[in-house]
Amino acid sequence: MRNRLLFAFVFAIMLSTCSKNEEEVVEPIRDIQEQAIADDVALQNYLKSHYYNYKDFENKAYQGEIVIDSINETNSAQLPLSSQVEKEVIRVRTSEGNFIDHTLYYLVVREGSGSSPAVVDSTYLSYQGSLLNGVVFDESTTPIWFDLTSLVRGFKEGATKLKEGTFSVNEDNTVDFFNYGRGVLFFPSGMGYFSRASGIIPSYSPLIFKINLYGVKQTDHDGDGILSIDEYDTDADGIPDDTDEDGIPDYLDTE
Ligand SMILES: [Ca+2]
Ligand SMILES: [Ca+2]
Ligand SMILES: [Ca+2]
Repeated sequence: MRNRLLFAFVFAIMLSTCSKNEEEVVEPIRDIQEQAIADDVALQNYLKSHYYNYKDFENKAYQGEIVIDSINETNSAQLPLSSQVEKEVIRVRTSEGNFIDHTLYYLVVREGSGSSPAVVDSTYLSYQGSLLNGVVFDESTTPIWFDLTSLVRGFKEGATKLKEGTFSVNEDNTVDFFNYGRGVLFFPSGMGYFSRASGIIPSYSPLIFKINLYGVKQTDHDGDGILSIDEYDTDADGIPDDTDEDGIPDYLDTE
């Protein structure tokens, strides 16, 4: 009996310690509007203080990497990214149904030559994702197929700014790509993971993605003969439409 009491007592202490620690660690979820503004300031500061190797790309045959570096006293003549990016304001719907403007910045290094993907299409691409402090959190140097619907909002919207390339198949069945789209996306955490930490990505991280877009395939996810883009988000609120409200969005709903 005494042992059981002791056990209960220890257990009670463990419980109270746990909940105390959780209280210390968990911060209330930040306001999405305020975070969008803070992230935009951080992104603008980054774009003003960094440049990419645009001189390399003046040579049309340049196949090397897009390299971003900070501007300092020794290279102060470099044009900052802020003078070379384009931007688009994207409305992000919150769980309360409000719309908060978020600014996506994108750098088109090479536009590409074929079709642009829609936000629902499949894309064959290589990429590198990093934080504003330069930490690379994910990359694939060899191209892989991605269904854009499975990716964060900033990535899927940004990918539509590029075009696919052309390709030829060699005798050994390897494939060479030409004139494919190359660019960099810069977007706020509200178009990324927002309050969720993901792997080595801390909560509230603006994200940077370098992309090489080799191929695009239009999708009809539910195979009903209507392209996914024509039934994905016809009211343009950024949320997949679900006309019959059964929890399955129209583009996946075979009914
Ligand atoms: Ca369909
Ligand atoms: Ca919608
Ligand atoms: Ca449905």
